[in-house]
Amino acid sequence: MDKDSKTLIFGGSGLLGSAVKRVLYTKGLENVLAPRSKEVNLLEKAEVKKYLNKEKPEYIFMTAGLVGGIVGNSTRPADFLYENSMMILNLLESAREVSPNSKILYTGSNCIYPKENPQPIKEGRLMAGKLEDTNKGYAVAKILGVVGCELYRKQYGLDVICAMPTNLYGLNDNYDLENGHMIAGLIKKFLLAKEKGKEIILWGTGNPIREALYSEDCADALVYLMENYSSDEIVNIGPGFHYSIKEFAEIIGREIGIDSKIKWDSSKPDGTFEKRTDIERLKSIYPDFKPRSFIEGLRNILSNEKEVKKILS
Ligand code: GFB
Repeated sequence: MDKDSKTLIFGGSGLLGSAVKRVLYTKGLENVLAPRSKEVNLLEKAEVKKYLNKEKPEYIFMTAGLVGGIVGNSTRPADFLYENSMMILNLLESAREVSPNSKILYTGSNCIYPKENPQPIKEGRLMAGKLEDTNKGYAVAKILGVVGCELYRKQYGLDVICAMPTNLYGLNDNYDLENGHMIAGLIKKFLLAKEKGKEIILWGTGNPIREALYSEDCADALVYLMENYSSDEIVNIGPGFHYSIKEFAEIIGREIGIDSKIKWDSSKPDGTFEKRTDIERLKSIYPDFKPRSFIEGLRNILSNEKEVKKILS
């Protein structure tokens, strides 16, 4: 990618898409398009086709989607299935019709893997077993996206690659307590306890194991793959470390400086017990990939006044 490469980000206002935008700007790219859904609604194929026909971008980062944490996913499974399926199909079909030379990077999720896995989870676990119920709609849509990319590559020769990020957090996250992801939820709950004396109620048992990848580290890997990788083999992106939810809570509480007692709401689901992504394939492509520690990422967020204000608003 050089500084004039026309690069399109779908989902550029979200957690990951906005991080991709920052990484591209840091690399000096000047021709980056990031239309909002008002401008191009990915659920409407005619709009996607018209936009791609007009712009014919060299690169497309497909980070758009209906996303949410465990409760958002489990209460709106049909919406997650429908929207995420239609978005990637509309993009692939439009691209092959009017912009077949665009290189496309599609982001899936480690939710595509079965509920039970040998850990860490290798890419070969795709479709190797039953899915976790709490995010079945989202997972099936993302699996459809991955298979779609493979088939459009095979039949139409589109240069589409697929990356599977693990649980993400970072600046510009969704801090909605009901629908957001775990790290964003925990940060907000501890900040609310410190600033407004609220009780800290976390979900499930606290025993599940998760990873936490800082959005810009994920974006850095995506940009690297866009520049250096072309294959129908999907690539996991993870930080290479993990904690239990209880341990994440301890770290966040310590950093924020509050040690109130945590209540665990067992009416909320634990979800998959353990999700650790194997990143050997990524490291073989990008040996210098160096994701930051959780403490470092957390400190970036907590020291950003604008972000903290947004979290507390
Ligand atoms: O990120 P998360 O919502 O989803 O994390 P998944 C869920 C885990 O954190 C469960 C516990 O074990 C929850 O019980 N948890 C504890 C909390 N307190 C909270 C809280 O306040 N908020 C949230 N959200 N969780 C995600 C998918 O699954 O995996 C995403 O939902 C995405 O769409 C991601 O694909 C990779 O980790 O279970």
